[in-house]
Amino acid sequence: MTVLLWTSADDPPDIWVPALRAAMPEDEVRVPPDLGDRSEIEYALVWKPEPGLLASLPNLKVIFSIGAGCDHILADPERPKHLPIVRMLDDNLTAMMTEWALLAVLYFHRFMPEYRREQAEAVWNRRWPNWTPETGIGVLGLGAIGRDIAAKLGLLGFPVHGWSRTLQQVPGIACHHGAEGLKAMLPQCRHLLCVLPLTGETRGIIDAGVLSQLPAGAFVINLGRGGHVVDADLLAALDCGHIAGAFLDVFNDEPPPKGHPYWQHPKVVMTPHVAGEIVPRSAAGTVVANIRRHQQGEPLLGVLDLDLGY
Ligand code: OXD
Repeated sequence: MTVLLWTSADDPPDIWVPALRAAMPEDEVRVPPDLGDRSEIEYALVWKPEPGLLASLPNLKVIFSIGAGCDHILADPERPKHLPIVRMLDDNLTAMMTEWALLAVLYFHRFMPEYRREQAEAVWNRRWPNWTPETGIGVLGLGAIGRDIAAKLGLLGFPVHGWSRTLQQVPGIACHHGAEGLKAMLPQCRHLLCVLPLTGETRGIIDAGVLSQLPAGAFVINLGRGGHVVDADLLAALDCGHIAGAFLDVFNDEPPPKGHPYWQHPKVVMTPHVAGEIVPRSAAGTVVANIRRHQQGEPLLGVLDLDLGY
């Protein structure tokens, strides 16, 4: 019998646990605090695990992330460092992230902030449209999610640029890489989207320097991690008018403290880290299939490269 630990600071156990039990009916799914004999637990599926919990499982073999990002696992200083960590590779997650990215781009592109404001004042004011073929979009991060977003924005007719740490070739997308590539890309982007993993290299990447290289009136859209943005720099760029709006799903503190300027900022749209949900109806099967691969001695899919951080 296989024993899987499931724990999440943010996800509903009443949806997850039945889905996992249905996907591995011969096995056992345990949820804290009912861990039973900890030495029986070989696999763990986690989101923001309590620090020290993973280290307390002596026979743990693999840590699966309930998320494309694994920073919430790496944040546990006691995490057993020899164990593989597996990112969530789930088509449904990718599709949801892309929906949210398109929503954010189109919201600004089609003047929704202005029309919402004017509706509240009963003002009928038709604006001349932005020209899609001349509205460049930059996607920071060209993993599975970034590529999907870029491809679908391309289908809508936007000229799409993608940026990654090392050179990537993605058909239909102008690909840039490294510091020089970023410099070349930014002036061409009316919308800058971030779907990077959070690593030592990408933390704070959206800072005053990057924002100042975007054209005046550009928009910032973040569905990566809050740590990619230097909040004070973004707020300053919004307040001086250089950046026209920000659509943010992720924050340095989640939730941001009550008095945080983002909450009331007229140019900021916030959502509570919901761009991509990992829904058990698709993800439970993905995880169990990966457990079976491991048990049969096949390589796990989606193992985190600890040196790169993604
Ligand atoms: C993720 C997330 O990492 O939703 O998948 O933030």
